[in-house]
Amino acid sequence: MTNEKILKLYELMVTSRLLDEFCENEFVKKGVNLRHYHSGIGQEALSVAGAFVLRKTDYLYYTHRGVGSLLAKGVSLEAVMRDMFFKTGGTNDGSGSVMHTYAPEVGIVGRNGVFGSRFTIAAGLALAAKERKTKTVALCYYGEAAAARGMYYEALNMAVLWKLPVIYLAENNGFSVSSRTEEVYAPGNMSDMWRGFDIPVLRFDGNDMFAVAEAVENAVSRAREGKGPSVLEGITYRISEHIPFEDHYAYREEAEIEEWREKDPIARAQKSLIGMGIWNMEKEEALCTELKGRIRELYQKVEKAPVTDPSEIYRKVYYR
Ligand SMILES: Cc1ncc(C[n+]2csc(CCOP(=O)(O)OP(=O)(O)O)c2C)c(N)n1
Repeated sequence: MTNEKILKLYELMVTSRLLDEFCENEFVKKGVNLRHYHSGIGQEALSVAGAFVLRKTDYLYYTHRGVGSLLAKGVSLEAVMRDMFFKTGGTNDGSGSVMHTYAPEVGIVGRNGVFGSRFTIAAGLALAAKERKTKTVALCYYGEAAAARGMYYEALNMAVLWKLPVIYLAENNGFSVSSRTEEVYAPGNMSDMWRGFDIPVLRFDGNDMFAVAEAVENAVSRAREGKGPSVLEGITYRISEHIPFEDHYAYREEAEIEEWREKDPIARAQKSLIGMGIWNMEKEEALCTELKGRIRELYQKVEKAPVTDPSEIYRKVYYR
């Protein structure tokens, strides 16, 4: 990756973090319920770097957690914020938050809230790409919990059989709401569930943006060459609650969260960039000031936009 690209990737990670911090400080901490909000704090290396290495025409099936992959794929910050706050003028006209961002011009064909349904949809997108001979790939992010659903097996079976250009990328953040990952998979971890399939299955440090980019780039090249699917599992950690106002100390200790704060993907990336001589703290401060100002300004604009009339939602969703 060129230095220019590395810096862009870093900027997107910081943007995603600052938008999450804005939501937490302006809403969650003030007791305001931000509907459908799932903080992606601590997972930015995975959510951003994976989507970042794709081409605009590649398909992206994103997760409910964090907005990094949407930004990395080319959805504007303003559109993301309009969706996030259920306002008109974004990608779905206020009809479903960032849970349902729809931007086919950058390969985002929507998302639904039924866990596990993504695996077969992504396989379908990859099948379409293969049939059309476009060399397009489908990157399917998922929270590791969804992989316990049966649709994963159906999708992977067809993807392997037909050598579909699909990459299944798990954001393993340790939890499915309050259940620990190792408690819900028979082999004790998720990747070992797929060892029986004759495909690359790779676990890696999901808080290292370079490791994420490399793993996804390799899987994407393989898919473009017609060699079929890959399963990737990036290990990260969910710093915030599953959703706001949940008591996350009921199932974990503060010390564990603190341990993972030490492995913060943005702090690690920043250190690497400084070590490479392409970044410094003055630039960091300028970037954060600029982005915080932009988020605040955009929010003031977005806040004034109308919300969608509920009676219009059905028509908008089904007859767009
Ligand atoms: C079929 C189905 N069952 C349950 C849910 C409710 N649900 C929403 S998020 C979630 C846990 C998700 O865990 P994971 O996939 O690991 O993603 P994370 O939230 O940790 O990022 C569940 C069970 C759902 N959306 N769909």
